[in-house]
Amino acid sequence: GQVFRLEDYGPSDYLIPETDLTFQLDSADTRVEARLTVERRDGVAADRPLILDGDGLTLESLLVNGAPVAESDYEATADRLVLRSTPPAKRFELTLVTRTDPSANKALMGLYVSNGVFCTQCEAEGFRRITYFLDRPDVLSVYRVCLEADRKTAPLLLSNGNPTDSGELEHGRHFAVWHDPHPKPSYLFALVAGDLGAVHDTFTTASGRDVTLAIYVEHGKEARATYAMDALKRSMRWDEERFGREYDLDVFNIVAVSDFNMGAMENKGLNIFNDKYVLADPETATDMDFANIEAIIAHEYFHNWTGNRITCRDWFQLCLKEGLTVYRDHEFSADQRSRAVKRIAEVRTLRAHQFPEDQGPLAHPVRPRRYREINNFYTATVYEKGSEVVRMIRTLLGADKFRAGMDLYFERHDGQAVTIEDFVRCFEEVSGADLAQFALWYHQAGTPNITASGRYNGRAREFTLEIEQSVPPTPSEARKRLMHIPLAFGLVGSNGEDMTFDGADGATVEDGVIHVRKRKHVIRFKGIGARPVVSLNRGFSAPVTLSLEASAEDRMFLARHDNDLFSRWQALNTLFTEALIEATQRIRGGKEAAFPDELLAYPAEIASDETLGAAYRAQALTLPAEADIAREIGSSIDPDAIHAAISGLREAIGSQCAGTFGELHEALDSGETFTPDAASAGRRALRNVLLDYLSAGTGTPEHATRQFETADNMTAMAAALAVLAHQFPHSPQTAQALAQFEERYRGNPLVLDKWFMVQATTPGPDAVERVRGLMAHEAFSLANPNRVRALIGTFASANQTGFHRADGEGYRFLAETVLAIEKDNPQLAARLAIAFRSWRSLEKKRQEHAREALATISQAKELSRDLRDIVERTLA
Ligand code: HT7
Ligand code: ZN
Repeated sequence: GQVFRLEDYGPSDYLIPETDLTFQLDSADTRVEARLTVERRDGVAADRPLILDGDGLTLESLLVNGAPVAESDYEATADRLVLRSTPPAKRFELTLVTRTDPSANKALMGLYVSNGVFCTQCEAEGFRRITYFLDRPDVLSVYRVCLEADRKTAPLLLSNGNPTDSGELEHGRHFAVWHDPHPKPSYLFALVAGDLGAVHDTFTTASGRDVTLAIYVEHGKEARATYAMDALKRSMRWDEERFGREYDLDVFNIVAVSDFNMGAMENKGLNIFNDKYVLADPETATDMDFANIEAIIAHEYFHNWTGNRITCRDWFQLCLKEGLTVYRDHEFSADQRSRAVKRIAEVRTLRAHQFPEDQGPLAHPVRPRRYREINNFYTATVYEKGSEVVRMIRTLLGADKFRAGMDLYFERHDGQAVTIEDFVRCFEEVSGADLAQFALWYHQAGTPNITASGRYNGRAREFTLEIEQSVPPTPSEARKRLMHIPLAFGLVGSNGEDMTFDGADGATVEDGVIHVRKRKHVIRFKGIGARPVVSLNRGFSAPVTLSLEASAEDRMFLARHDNDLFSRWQALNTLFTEALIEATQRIRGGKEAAFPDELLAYPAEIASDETLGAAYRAQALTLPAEADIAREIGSSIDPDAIHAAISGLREAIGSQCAGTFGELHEALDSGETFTPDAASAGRRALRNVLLDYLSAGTGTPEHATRQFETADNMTAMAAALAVLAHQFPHSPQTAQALAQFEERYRGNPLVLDKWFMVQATTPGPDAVERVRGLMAHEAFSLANPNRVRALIGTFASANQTGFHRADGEGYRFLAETVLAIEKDNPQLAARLAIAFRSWRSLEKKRQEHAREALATISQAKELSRDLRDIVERTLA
């Protein structure tokens, strides 16, 4: 397949300053008339052909300046329209008519129908499935859109910008006209037409402009959209206060649809959402759902400035909008909730998704240089590592200069399509800093490793810290350059406070940050009166793997006393991880797992430490996941041994701390009415972690059954169901709870997804058969991405013992299912296939089974570009 290369970028010969679209909407046969004002760029000869992108289109008619074009003067195929020569005038008008069948569009890209509602998804290259166009992000156009549809089935007609006209047509049809004054790339175009309910509100911007807000959902679900509306208004205010960014249209609309390939889409003035990230109430949504809704509503809204007003020059620059917008939504959530808890959750996500990507065959830089299919680059690296890079710029510059750099970026590039270099230059200019070495974070793939060790010399009153960096090779980047890594740190004294020092040499040490730039630094801190315990990479200031030589006593000391809450969590997490790795090795060697006494006793201490918030305590008590331990072990992985080690530790802590945990679990059941705020959610999270331990400690389903039966909110109920299904899969109580849940939520697909997920993640070799069986359930459908992700996606990505079943059946099942999905929805299939990416880290037999399953996919006939790209890179 064709490879797109960053170095081949060149501006287009033609621009399209104005786009006028008329849609005659019909679910089986929609007519699209596009009137494009085309402009030849200065210096481009008139005999340069105009080449427009298409994807699966049929051209019905073509006019240039209102006149038909001779057949010999153009060529129209499904994927492009070539106008061999254009009129001599610099500007001319092109009128194109195409037809599409939205109800047959199962790829969910371009114009499609979801639950009877017409909607669009144009990022990255979906607009070319609607009409021929210069479908690239650096071609910005002002859109006027006229929608015509049947009034009864589609009373609501929405597009980008502001509404300008509407009225009746013949045969029960009607129309609406929308005008978006802000020039935008085609990937931000959207329309929605259907019959939906709504919640309405208003927002007055800082400068006093009134904005009409609406969130559209299926009739009857309006009450479940009020939390999303609240999150939207909080996001709008926050962006004004933190970044000085105001909204810029008269209306802001959000529409929730039930068939959607990703989380949501930031189309200008008309965000389209996966309904999973809009709909919530206490009975049907967990605290995690509420937090996700808040974050994704904010994320899409923040794109209005970082993505829409300033967009990407080309798709290699995707992190320019995505990494930056993730950083902004992380900061928003940190301000709305507990900053430390949010940071811990971010780091868990980064390690769970981005680290394996960066350490495997699909590794790529935050700003890639090559792609075969852009849809496969909406990755954890572009999004999450991209956000970490922005966070590091803030660490390097400090809050004020970071804000000045952002202000300059908004002022200088408003209305433009720009690059990462343009972005970084703004920060260099406001600070005078040279960010050339730092910019490698954008250009070089791979997770840097840091090793560190400290020595104290009492006589010289010196503490010496040796730090070394290395970046492992990644596909097509064997040799790596040295990175600029900002490590926040503290030298913690015996009283738990940070020690001061008289100076340091061997590296730049400023404002609590060590700037690692060389392969090795030997840093001497002077004037240190007693041995400190070093706390390194505080707040996870750099996305690296760190092996810091330290005794278990020192780690426990930091877990108890570090003044950085993230690092306290990290110290304990490292102790758990080290103990679990050792236990895994013992189990593989045929021995019993054994754990240090202090590690079994400390959880009771931290669980009842009221100086810490409940949400934080819940995070501290949550053991590393099986995938975390697998990643740390790194090679010849046996998921069954890891599972046994974690179960053993959970059980040991659960029985050792049973008294404290039992009392606390009881006390946290306060009977308060549900509110989704962070403090109440924290109490529920802590209660659920305790339930997990208590059940493991007692070895009986009693606690979980009681919590399930008395739960008055979904957070408590889903957690109890998970404990039952995962710890007691064969008990009658579990069968009964599953049946009750299914019965109660039969008519609510988003809630039934939780039921699918809990069963898909039930550990053990019979998971494959269970998942196969559930595919026949009446509520399951391979055509709906949420259903597929809930059942197949969670099985493959979050059920280590099930998916990696020793006989390879999990891999064969995934290969066969991916091929079935691929026929309709290649994007979804490609995302599922990513579950194979760490196959080379497995023990030999599993590796062989995984390779065979991957080969089955790659040998299939007529593979989509999406799936072929993932499978070939995974096998390479
Ligand atoms: N910018 C949006 C990306 C997106 C997308 C990409 C490919 C295919 C379907 C898609 N739906 C949404 C989402 C975001 O990051 O905000
Ligand atoms: Zn985004």
